[in-house]
Amino acid sequence: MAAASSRERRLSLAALPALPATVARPDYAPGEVRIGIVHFGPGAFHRAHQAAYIDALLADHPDWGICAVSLHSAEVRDALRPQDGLYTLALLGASNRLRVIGSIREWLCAPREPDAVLARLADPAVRLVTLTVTEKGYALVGDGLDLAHPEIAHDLAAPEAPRSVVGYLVAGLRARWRCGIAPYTALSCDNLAGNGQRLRRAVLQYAQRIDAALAAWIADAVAFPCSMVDSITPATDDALRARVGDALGVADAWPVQREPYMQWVVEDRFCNARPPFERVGVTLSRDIAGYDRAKLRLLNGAHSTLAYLGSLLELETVADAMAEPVLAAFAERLMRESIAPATALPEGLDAGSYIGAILERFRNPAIRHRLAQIAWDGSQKLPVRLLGTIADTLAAGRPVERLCLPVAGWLVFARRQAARGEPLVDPLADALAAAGRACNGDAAHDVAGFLARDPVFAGLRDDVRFTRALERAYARLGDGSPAAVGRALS
Ligand code: CS2
Repeated sequence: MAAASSRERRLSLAALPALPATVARPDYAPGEVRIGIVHFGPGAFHRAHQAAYIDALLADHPDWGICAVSLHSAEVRDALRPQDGLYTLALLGASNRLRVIGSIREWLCAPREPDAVLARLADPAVRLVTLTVTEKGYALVGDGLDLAHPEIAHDLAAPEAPRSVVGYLVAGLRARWRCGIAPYTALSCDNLAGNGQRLRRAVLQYAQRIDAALAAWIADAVAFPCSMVDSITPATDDALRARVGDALGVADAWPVQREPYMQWVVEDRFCNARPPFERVGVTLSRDIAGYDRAKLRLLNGAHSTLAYLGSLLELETVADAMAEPVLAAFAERLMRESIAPATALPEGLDAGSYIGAILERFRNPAIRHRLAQIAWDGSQKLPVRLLGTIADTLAAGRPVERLCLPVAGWLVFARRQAARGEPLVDPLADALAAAGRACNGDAAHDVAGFLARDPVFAGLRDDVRFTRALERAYARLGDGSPAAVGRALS
């Protein structure tokens, strides 16, 4: 009972002084921090990664506080406002550490308080807008913006009352342009190759349809740096809430967890002031393309491989998948022998040690990273994670058999979910489920059904070297049972 009642007290500014000495807390006065960054998409990743970097510089640079904006649900805002915006970050590794983060000083939910969001975007003190809205949040199709996307179509018809992140970015820039306020830098921190360029293209395409002069100003005056982000961040679960509540002696409604490792490489191209990132371990570089390619193709490519093939093997977490010898060996061969040779790495990055470190991180027993979480949004993730490597391998005239196995694993996974009547979390879930239901077990028939319904394969669909290899990989996975998948992997 005593534990339960102490849990009812919440983490807050007032609770900070009484926290146990083992819990790190802000080394600045949160009340004195001013907002300099607006961030869209304050999910677990942002709160565990970027907000932690910013937290480390606020003592010396208190004008870089974050205003976090959720584009859909009010859940995080409602959980953290009563905690004065504070939450706990758990670093899980050989030893576990807890740290209270205070860098997010304002929480907004865009659909509920759009005016407050627009006011922040127009505020001259805001010089940087950052994004982690996931791959699908950009509403991209092929190389550009999906103008038929319901939110984009809505925003084009009512640009003063946007719903999409692109709509908000442009509405904020338009307000600044009209009042002669310097623009903010728009920094994408999502797992997309060339994320800044893609965001820029989408923003310009959208702005062009609203006002050509505004689009010309954005093209000229606004910087969209690329960035590469890396830190394994499993979703929050009740076990974490309980562990944090016990350690703090007060309840935290929404702590986050990650591995101790984190990396952020940012292209050094800003059109307004930027935080002194280099002081807190962010790498600033003129050319980050090699970094994002290496990370997306090796780490994320292997992650998605473990997610689909591991789910078919009825495994639950990445660490479980790495404990399955045939699957772990396959992921390692895939990285070393198929992905690395097709991927130009940045100077100074040694493929062998980079891959070794990734495998070690995947094995971290303190992290329960659910394969089901990584399996989400395959249609958005596979093009950047695996299909680009396949295209480059084909262009070099090399075989793609091994690279096609995880792609086939995704299709068999979609087929299995459809057969079980279990939903897929994916913007193309309906098309994938229809293709899954139409499967009859014949590889050529089933693969053709997926390829026809899924725009994801557009660039590869007509290459018979790819389609045949995918059919063979699909056939090897047989009925998708653990026994069949085990055989395909060995
Ligand atoms: C994962 C990533 O969920 C996923 O798809 O592959 O979130 C991965 O953990 C991060 O990119 C690691 O930096």
